Amino acid sequence: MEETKGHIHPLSRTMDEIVRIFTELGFEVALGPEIETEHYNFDALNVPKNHPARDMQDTFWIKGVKETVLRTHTSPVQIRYMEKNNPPFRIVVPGKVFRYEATDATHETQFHQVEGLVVGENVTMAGLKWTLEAFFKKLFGNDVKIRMRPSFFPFVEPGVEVDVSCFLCSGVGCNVCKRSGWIEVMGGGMVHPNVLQAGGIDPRKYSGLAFGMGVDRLVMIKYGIEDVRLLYAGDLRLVNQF
Ligand code: 2NM
Repeated sequence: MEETKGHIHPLSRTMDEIVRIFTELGFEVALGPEIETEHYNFDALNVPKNHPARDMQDTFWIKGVKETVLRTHTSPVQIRYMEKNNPPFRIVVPGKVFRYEATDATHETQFHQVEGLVVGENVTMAGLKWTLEAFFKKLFGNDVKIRMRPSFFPFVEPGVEVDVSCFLCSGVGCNVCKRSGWIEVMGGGMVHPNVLQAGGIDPRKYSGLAFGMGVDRLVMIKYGIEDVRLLYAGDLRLVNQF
């Protein structure tokens, strides 16, 4: 009977598809712990001691265990990987991350990211643009365009935010892209020398490009799901649609 069939959750499907595309582009998959130390989650990533992200309001600190957090991004896995591997390499890191904030239709305390890291002797911003263009064409089709805007993240310099041409209205203008024709989907940049150093890699010899995306919002846009909490409610009426 149709009703008894299993369904893959739309988040899992999208995570799997993103990882598959990056493996086609020559990336290895790296995984790591969801409970992290302050060192791997913040210090090694060049996040200053007084940065608001470290605040009790933004981060789940583990009670009674000093300097221990639920990871707020998957980037600590990149530091762990750099410590154990010599360049050149390309990795993607899919996983669950946690932020301590009030939940509403667009915020959950738990969500999913895929981040990527490429380190080698001649890794450049042009490599970042090429990689992301190749990725989004495989995800959304050959007609998709991307653009990068200057932005700031402590772990990269320069940093960018990445927009894709709206795949719902093809750039004509709709509610999702707020009539701009573009949707912000990712952040990225050239890995900060302090971050390479923290991973045991010589920033005078090597450079790195990195990027990261929140997968939940992508799933919501793709499937027209208006409340992120539906992705975690365990209601089969949602899952059975996929
Ligand atoms: C982002 C934006 C910019 C990032 C940096 C790194 C690391 F660890 F290699 F330095 N991984 N991911 C990064 C950079 C992630 O997400 C919005």
